[in-house]
Amino acid sequence: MVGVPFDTGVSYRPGARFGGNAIREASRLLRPYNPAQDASPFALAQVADAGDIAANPFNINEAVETIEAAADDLLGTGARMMTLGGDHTIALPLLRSVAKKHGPVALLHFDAHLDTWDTYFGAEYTHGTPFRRAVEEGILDTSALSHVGTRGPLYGKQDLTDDEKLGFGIVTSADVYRRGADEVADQLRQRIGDRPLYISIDIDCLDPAHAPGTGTPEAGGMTSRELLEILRGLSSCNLVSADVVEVAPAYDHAEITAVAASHTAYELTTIMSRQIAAERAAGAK
Ligand SMILES: [Mn+2]
Repeated sequence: MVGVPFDTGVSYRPGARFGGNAIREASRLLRPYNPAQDASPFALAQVADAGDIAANPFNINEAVETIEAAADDLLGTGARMMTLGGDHTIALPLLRSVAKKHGPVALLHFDAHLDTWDTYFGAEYTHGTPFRRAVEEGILDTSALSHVGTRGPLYGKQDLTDDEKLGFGIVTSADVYRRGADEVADQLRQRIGDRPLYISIDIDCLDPAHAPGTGTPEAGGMTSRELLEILRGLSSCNLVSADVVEVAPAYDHAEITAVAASHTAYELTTIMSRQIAAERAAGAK
């Protein structure tokens, strides 16, 4: 686990730099056994909090480089990386680092938004653009890219056309509601196969009722139950790294968002711990 207290890439409400610590605080209520995945994640693998990556809050380009280098160091130890954001800008340097280790990775992107826009005010590195940059850089496996939970107004229909050209499939928030978590997880699992997988979770994929403490909330989102169930349905996937971003505690109430984020990170950690244990049992590194 590593925190990235960086939110200079936000377009609306700031404050996600404090998200990592809010998730840590809310995680105090998590218990060691996860019945939904029949696993004790902290017994199956050594799980450590590696602290925070100190990223320059005044210079986005430098911060992106710092985050990539710090991720290289962590992945170089042989660890899997579970990152607590920070705004969504950080996904780009994290993906760069993961791709150096695994090659282009499949991506499941849970978010209200596409985050494949080109630029904001001419800026290339923002929280609304990381996945376009990642496709351009060839660090994603474009045969297995999906957004989950998208909804809300766009700048134009072209946004969807551009996104499709980049290779993304879309499971909207309404699709999740209509088809249910199990069917959605089945479909995603088939698309991903055994590719190395990165899961990036913008907490605004959840409805503001379940995650008010975030930078760009949109009505009509998934419930935390739906998100957790979809993740549990992906437990057999080869999850090599993940992030949970955009928790902005200044807009939170009663830790609603931080609790949802901590449980989300717990499911992701459980998936990784089970795989680490399975690899160890199989005699793999
Ligand atoms: Mn996002």
